[in-house]
Amino acid sequence: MRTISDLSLENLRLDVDEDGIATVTLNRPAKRNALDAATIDELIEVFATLPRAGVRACVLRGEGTHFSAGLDLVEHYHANRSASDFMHVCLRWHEAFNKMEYGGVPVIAALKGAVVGGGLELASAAHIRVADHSTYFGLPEGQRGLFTGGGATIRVADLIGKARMIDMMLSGRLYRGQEAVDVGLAQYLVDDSEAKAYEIARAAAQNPPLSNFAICSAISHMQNMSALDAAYAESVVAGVVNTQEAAKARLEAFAKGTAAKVKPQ
Ligand code: 1HE
Repeated sequence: MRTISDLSLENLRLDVDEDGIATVTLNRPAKRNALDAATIDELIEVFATLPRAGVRACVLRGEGTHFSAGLDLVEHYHANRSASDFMHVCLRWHEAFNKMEYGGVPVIAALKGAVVGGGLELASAAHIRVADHSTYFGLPEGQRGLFTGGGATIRVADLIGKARMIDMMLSGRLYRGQEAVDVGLAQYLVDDSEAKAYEIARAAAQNPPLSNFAICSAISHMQNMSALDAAYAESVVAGVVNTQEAAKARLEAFAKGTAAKVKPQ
C-alpha cells in the first residue's frame, strides 16, 4: 500500500497537518495550473493514497492567482495526439477525478481566478466548492475547437443543468459572484476562499471517518443507480454507518441531553 511519504510530486504539493487535514496544491502557477498529463498522473497517485492515509479532509487549491486554466493546451498542441491517444488521456482524467469524488475523503475546493475548462471539471469533482470574488467559471471548449473530456458532461451538467452548460460551451459565457452560487457552480462566495475551505474541512474532520466516507462516496454512487437500487444501497450503507462504534458516544450524549442542538447560532 502506498503511503504519503512514497509519493514523489512535481506539479502538485501535498501537506498534511497534525489534525489530518491535507492540502493538495496545484503547483504550476507560471502556467496558470494548466493540467498536463503529468499533473493528472500525480492527482491519481495523491487521491489513491489519501483515503487510506488517515486523512480526515482535504483542501484543494491552486498556487498563484488562478485555480486552473484547464487542459494544457500547449502540451496538447505539441503532442499532436491521435483520437485514441486523447481517449486514453481522458480516461486518466476520469480516473483522477473519480478517485476524488468516490474516495470517501471530503475534498473542498478553494477557488480563485480562472476555473475554466478542465479546471472546472476538476473543481466539480470536489465535494464542496468555495469561490472568492476573483473566481470565474467558464467552459471555453467551443471557442478552442475542443470538447470537454474530464467529466463535465456528467458533473457540471449535474451541478447547473444541461441548458446552462451548453450555453457556456457554445457562447463562452462566464459565471462569477453570486450568480455562480445561484446556478450551483459554487456553494460559498466569500472574501477568502482558502480560509473558508479550511473552516469547512475542520468542521467535516470532526465527523467520524466512516460517516464522511459514506457521505463522500455513497451519495455519488447512488445518483448513478435506479431509485430502487439506490434505496437498497442506502439502507445497507445506513446499516453499517448508523450502528458504528464511533456514533455511540454521540448518541449517548444526545440521549442524556448534553449534545449540541441543531439550531442557528
Ligand atoms: C497555459 C494555459 C493552458 C495559460 N494550457 N498553458 N483552457 C483555456 O482555454 C484557458 C486558457 N488560458 C487563458 O485563457 C489565460 O491563460 C488565463 C485567463 C487562464 C490566465 O490569463 P493570464 O493573463 O493570467 O496568463 P497568460 O499570460 O495567458 O498565461 C501565462 C502562461 O500560462 C502562458 O505561458 P508562457 O510560457 O507564455 O508564459 C500561457 O501559455 C500559460 N497557460 N493557460 C497551457 N490552458 C479534458 S478536455 C478539457 C478541455 C479544456 O480544458 S478547454 C479549456 C482550456
